[in-house]
Amino acid sequence: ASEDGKPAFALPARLYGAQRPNSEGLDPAVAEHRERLFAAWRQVAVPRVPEASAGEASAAARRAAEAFDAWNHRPVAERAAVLRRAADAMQAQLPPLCALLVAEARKTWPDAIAEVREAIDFLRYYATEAERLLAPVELPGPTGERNTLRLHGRGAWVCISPWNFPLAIFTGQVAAALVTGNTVLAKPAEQTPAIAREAVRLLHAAGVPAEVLQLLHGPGETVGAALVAEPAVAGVVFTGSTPVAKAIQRALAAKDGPIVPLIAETGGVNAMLVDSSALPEQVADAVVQSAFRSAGQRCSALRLLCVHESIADGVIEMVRGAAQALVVGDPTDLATDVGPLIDAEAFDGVARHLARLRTTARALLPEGEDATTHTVAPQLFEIRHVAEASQEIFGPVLQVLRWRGDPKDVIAQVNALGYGLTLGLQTRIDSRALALAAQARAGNVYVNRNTIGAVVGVQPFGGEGLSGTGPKAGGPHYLPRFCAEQTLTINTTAAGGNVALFSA
Ligand code: UN1
Repeated sequence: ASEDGKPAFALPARLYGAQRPNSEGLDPAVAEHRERLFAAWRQVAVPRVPEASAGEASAAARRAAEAFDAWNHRPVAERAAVLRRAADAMQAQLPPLCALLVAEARKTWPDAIAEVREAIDFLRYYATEAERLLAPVELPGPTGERNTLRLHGRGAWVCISPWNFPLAIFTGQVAAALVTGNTVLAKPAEQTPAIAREAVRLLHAAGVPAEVLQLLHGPGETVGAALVAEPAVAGVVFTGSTPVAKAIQRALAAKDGPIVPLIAETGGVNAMLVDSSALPEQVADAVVQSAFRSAGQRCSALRLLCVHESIADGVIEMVRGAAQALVVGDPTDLATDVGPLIDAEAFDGVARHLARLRTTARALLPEGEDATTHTVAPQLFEIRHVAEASQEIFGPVLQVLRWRGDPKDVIAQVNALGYGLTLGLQTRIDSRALALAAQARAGNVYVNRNTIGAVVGVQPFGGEGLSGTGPKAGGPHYLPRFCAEQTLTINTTAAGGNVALFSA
């Protein structure tokens, strides 16, 4: 944001210009939605968020630990209701939240809208899941005993979230921790604190006490590290790079005191295997969505396309054509398909990979980097071995290779890369899809479709190996990892018979 609080980006002249003069001819509901988005955009400014010091991080951790008991002892239905109120507020605030995502995170409008919806989905899904999971379960046992299992919060959690889904992943982590009874120290990505602060405001307004959810903005190396090192921290949930996840794990292990769990969702070198029975048009569409949408800045994005040699020429030609038809540039323009990378550092990282690939691989699309706007036009490189694609390139850069022989060998080589996040399979042989999916070390396998955009509650998302610890966000096993469990065994024959438990 600029010093005077004006929008960090120029107003999107083209949105109001000849290209899209007004909403004439649109479905009235669409036109109204569009006008609300644009009205929000005209007013958006990215506010500054003050950075926390290491001392403030410590004080916040102590407050969070003190606030734990009261929050944890509230009925789960109350905490779920708070999440649902926040979801409703987010729904009502969709246009300004989208505008802020476009301005701060440089998302395209379609990506921004999808992200706000995903954040709302997380709030509602975890509210429902928590009510189911935190209800005490009576376990069958011997006569004369009553056994009950119940889940509750663990304490103060540190939630460290990334800039590529600065609202959805931020909200998902925080909601999961809060609804299970934990207090939260939320450390958003350094690049995107303003949208995180909006989420925190909505949660506070919905009924989360200030000391139960505290936002600590600042660099990972100082604020993040200080939070992780705090003795009072009961758990850490992190989405980001694999090296940072390992650094957090080491820091947690080095602390005195209790064993602190880490939930990490990290990177991926995600492949799609295309056999000779696949439909080339379907493949090209799925590839372009998976590799280039969000400018490839998703951990789920496709990085390596493995096409059977018999159809490779046709598929590659279609992907090249489709990639070149994408509109690259200003994220504020509704027509843009591929917006910029988040910042100069991200751009430089991708540029270094491109320089390497231009000497080691065959470039199949023209160069198209702009160091001023940080945009990168979709890039396609032909490589010869799966192992050449061993590094995650966080941008719109796809590597393609031709295979022959047994598809199981290709999957084995992809497994050997050590990641395990998403995998695409394109085949019309059902039995092959099932066998390869079973062989694959991949958290999310998508058959005959794109490999991004996992839907909360429908496609639980997350990986294994270098891609993270699990459990899957948006799935039924996520919330239990934020919980401590208590098994309560009562001798009902002693002291005069049955004891009524949890009857209140
Ligand atoms: C990430 O990019 O950090 O399925 C994870 C998807 C998203 C990925 C989010 N849920 O594309």
